[in-house]
Amino acid sequence: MVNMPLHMPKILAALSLLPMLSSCASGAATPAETGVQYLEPEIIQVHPFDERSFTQGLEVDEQGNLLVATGMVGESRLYRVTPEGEELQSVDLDPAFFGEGVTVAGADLWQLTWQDGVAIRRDAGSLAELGRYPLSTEGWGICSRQDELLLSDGSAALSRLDPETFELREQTRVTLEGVPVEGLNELECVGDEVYANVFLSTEIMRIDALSGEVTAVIDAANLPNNATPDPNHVLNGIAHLDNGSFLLGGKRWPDLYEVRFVPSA
Ligand SMILES: [Ca+2]
Repeated sequence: MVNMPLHMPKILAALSLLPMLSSCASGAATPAETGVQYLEPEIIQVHPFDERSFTQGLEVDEQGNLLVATGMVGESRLYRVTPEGEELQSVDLDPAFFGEGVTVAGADLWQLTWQDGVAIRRDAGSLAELGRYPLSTEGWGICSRQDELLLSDGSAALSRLDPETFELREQTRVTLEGVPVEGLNELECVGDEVYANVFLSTEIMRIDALSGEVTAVIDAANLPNNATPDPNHVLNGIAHLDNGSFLLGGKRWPDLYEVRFVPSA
């Protein structure tokens, strides 16, 4: 397994976050002044999860089952599984590709590859491949909202794409108190907000989907990471449920946490 060399660019991207994070900690503006909320997950329930999954994309379908997209060259796949852990469907990605995020948009499902320059369109029901579309950035996370797809590439940008043609319309920069937030990874669209976990951190940003401004910082450091020790086995995966709660997981995590977000203690 060659995890570390493959992930060096992502690690370097995350290291660039450190000055920003430290400046935030000593910044002049307080949460009360900026309106940014500081939240943490409160665990409602713990579900079993396949600890072999190098989770890169997580979403809940209309039936309440999970869609999980996994990474690593030669072992990337997409599968559907019940909340109890019964696997219903699975399709392997082309073995040359490193799989990333996934989202359903109407009858389509979009699956990203990391650095392969390709997004895959699938039938959201059968998961059968319908076509491949060029991807001009790296592919990290993706989510669907209204008439657009939002895509992250590890930077502070969210690309806004046409959900029919996959063409790039524009990019929105995500900022926290005016400072770009690099390392945006797995995404989840919920109404006019988008949630993004930040690569190699335990933080999730709640972002105004139109302006790109962060409206809440959620620190998920209180979730037990029970994956085998490895720097790559970080929090990655956020999906919302119809009841307003969220599912959070990670790469090779054996647990999936159903949570609600509450003010930090
Ligand atoms: Ca998601």
